[in-house]
Amino acid sequence: DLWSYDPAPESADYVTIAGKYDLFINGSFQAPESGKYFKSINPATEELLSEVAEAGKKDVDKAVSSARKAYDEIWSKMPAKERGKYIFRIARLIQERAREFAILETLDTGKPIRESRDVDIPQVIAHYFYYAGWADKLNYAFPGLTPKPVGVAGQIIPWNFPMLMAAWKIAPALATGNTIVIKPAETTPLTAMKLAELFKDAGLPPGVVNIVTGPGSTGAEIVNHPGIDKIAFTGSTAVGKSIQQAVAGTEKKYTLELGGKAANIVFDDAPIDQAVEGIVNGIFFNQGHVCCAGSRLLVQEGVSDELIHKLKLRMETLIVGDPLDKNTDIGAINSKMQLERIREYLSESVEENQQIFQTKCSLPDKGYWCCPTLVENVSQSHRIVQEEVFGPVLTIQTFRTPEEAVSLANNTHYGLSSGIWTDKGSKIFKTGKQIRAGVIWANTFNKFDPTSPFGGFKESGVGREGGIHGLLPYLELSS
Ligand code: TXE
Repeated sequence: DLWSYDPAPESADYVTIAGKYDLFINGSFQAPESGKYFKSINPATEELLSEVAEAGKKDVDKAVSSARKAYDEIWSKMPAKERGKYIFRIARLIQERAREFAILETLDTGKPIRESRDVDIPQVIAHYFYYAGWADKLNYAFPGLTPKPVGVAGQIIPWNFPMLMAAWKIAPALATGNTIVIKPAETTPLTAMKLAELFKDAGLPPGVVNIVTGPGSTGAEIVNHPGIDKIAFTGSTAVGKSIQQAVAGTEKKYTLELGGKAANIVFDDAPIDQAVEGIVNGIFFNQGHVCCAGSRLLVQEGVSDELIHKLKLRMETLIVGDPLDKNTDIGAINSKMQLERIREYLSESVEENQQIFQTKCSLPDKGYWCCPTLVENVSQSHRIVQEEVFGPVLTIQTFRTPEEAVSLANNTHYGLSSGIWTDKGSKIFKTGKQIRAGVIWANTFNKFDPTSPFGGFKESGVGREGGIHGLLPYLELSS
């Protein structure tokens, strides 16, 4: 099996966490001009994991120049087949070090090891393999046209799936002949820095991928840099909008992968037990730090009592705690700031007399935690129904007719994903057609594959990543 690797990391001994990480520019680690470093901590213990360089304008300048030079002199001239080989090599090296990456990702994000081991890292590997395969087939993807790389890509990624988001951005950009300046999120820089070491091991030519760490202001330096040809951003809608404004009137192309507020719709003919599993996976996977999380449960009145009863029982079984424990279902909230955001939404729900059900999970003394939460007695206008909470918090609303379900599902500024649970295929297709969202799952949720395009309608974003469509943002097509 191409994607398989030795599973079950037994202990954290494999991880060698460097005391300090410099910036990865032009194939080597370089100290930031300012000499400033910031701390990366383990959100489950609040212990220091590493100190990481804070890149400023001059560092971003250096990274962009090195990406430009690598583009002009090496990468854009290299035969596509050779480019593909590098990406295959990267995929294989990650595969060899999968245990180490899984543990590191769990330490830095707080996500359960079961998820980083069985979902994140295998998906990362699958993405590099998938796009490696495209490198020498671009002419087949766009018959009759000449695909040309855009140039230097500036990529800014979030903290919920750090290594996977890096793969979504790096793999297609490299396959299409672009060079890269990428910035991981400030709370989760570690797998990106380990990846830098791996790029060196893979012999990737210097400057093809440059990794600059830092806060939002480092991201803004990338966005505003005149040497960047394309921005790929995944993060909050607010920053996405600011990027749109910043690039308006420039030559830069951009893609945005922003927030979501997905409706998970359960019809009364749905297989209820299966739906309960899908709902749990939809909102509690990765602590709910998922842009396509099924954060709004819409349930048809006839089955709502049974479903909510079963859902609460299932929630009580979820284990919240040590992310390195293989039995853990819900790990730590990624940062103190994110925990505060979630708590703010819940306090408002209390003030508005919404009904909150939260399981009684016993939590470690340190770290950032939130027990699985349901919020009932909400209406469409409540903030918790309209805005992305990005935590393990599910709202519940009921509906009578399919038309009402579709209207509730679409009544949001977002349009990233949705789930439909029913026994009837015709209902899946009819409802699916009416929902304004980029991904619609039927009788399942949170299923990902490198061959499938992913992206949003409305304020959920611009463009698609994944599949053949994920090549397009990194190409100009000549006829
Ligand atoms: O996001 P930010 P935050 C949503 C989620 C969450 C909220 C806030 O609802 O509660 O956003 O999270 C970089 N120019 N999502 O504050 O700030 C930043 O350094 C350029 C959904 O963490 O958008 C990081 O690398 N870059 C989302 C990245 O943007 C800037 C995943 C994301 O951080 C910047 C994450 C600027 N001005 C949060 N300011 C998803 N779609 O999955 C910040 N950054």
